[in-house]
Amino acid sequence: MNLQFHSAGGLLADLSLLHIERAGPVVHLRLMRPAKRNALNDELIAQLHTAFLHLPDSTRVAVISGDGEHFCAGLDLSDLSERSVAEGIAHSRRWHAVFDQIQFGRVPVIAVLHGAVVGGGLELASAAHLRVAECSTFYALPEGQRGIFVGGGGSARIPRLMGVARMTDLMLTGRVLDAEEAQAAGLSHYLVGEGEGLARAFALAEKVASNAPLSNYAVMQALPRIAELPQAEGLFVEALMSAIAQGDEAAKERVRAFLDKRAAKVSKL
Ligand code: 1HE
Repeated sequence: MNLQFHSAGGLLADLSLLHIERAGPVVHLRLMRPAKRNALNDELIAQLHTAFLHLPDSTRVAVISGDGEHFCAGLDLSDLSERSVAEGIAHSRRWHAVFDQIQFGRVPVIAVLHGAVVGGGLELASAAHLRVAECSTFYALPEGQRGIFVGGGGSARIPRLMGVARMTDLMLTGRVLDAEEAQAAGLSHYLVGEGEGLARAFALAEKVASNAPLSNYAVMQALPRIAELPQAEGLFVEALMSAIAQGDEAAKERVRAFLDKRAAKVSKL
């Protein structure tokens, strides 16, 4: 892999709680609050929003990771203290806007997980399209212990990954899943050795970036919506999306390349 990263520059370089680098079509965003275990305070949430709204035009894939010993310890609990009900709703809706921007933005996002992926950290990870977990990763939803509830989209996204029953267990009992248990439960796509997460994510990013952009767009935007539709409606939307993708010049060229034996075959390796 030959990705040469350099600072993203411009507006993205001014975000003090994120370290953002780019290499060709790949942008790497690193959460930079290691002393607070990358806990998400209002400022970091706002900076994530700015970053995902202003990814360079050339970006085809984003990778997100956390600096230090942990991916993310969730909500910064020191921000929580004296919020009114109305402020609490507004706060949760801000997180929804940011994590929706990640899930339904312009490019697929790969999260690299290690150490704690807890509370809002798991909500952030679950907004990504792919999750690569290092073997140190552990997952928990300690909201019950803190007297609160998920507010960053967790109740919508996490059951879609692991099921309502497993999420109920995490929330009621404070159960902590290790990396292997979570992989079996569907929280991560790839389980790798310690320190290997970024390399795997960049290798995956290169594959994702080499797809036709409209195919990736359909996977990000159409697939999750179709999955929520009754089957008959879903199949109709699928037919439309499929025809739109096929009609694109990129699809025609890629199919021609395969038929001319210029494109790679599907291979087990
Ligand atoms: C924090 C936070 C935080 C660490 N908010 N300050 N999230 C939680 O309930 C998880 C709380 N955190 C932990 O259980 C542990 O910190 C960890 C397991 C993540 C890491 O443990 P460790 O031993 O490596 O670090 P530490 O010594 O506990 O923490 C280092 C510092 O980070 C310390 O501050 P310091 O000033 O004493 O050095 C901690 O107080 C601080 N810190 N985590 C604030 N979360 C939209 S709704 C979402 C709802 C939720 O996310 S609820 C879950 C919240």
